Amino acid sequence: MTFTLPTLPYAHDALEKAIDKTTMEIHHGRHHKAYVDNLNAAIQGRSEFDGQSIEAILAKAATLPDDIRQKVINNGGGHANHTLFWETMSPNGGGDPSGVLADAITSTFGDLATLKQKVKEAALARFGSGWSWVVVSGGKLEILSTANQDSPLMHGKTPILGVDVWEHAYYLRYQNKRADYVDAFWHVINWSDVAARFQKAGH
Ligand code: MN3
Repeated sequence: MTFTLPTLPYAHDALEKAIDKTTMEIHHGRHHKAYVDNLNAAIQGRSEFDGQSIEAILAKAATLPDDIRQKVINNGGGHANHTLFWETMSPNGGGDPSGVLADAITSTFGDLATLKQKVKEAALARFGSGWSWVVVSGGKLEILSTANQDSPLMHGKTPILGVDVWEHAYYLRYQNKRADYVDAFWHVINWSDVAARFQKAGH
């Protein structure tokens, strides 16, 4: 099985409300590409991965062969995490969610502002590199963060929204101001994609 770098669903400069063009070019074309290339190298010649999605592979990360487990976690996680990241942003993003996702946010967190605050707190509490996530776990919404490229899928949780808080995601425009980057992220959030992921995850 060979994984491929997905095409960005918008132009590199389409998310300027939150993320600059150069960051998008480097982040997608170099960082994400490297994860895909290194994942393919790690599983080359191993037919047990044929036909398996990266999500399915990450869900059983704990049982992968010792010699490739960490490479698959790092690079397969990198591939899955970034694919979600691109798809859950849009130049027409922002605003508020609707429908059952909005209802779930209200019942779980009280309101959208509280969800955003908790995503930000998880982002700022992550020392070094990682992600802040909204996940579905046991049918419920949760907020958590992971280190490096670890995926919530490794812990049986389904990510529906993620903010990449590696410095490569924001440093050119925001330097050390991670909080400002997280605040700006909400201007490009693609709530309809997040809602579709929420429906698919089951709740
Ligand atoms: Mn990244």
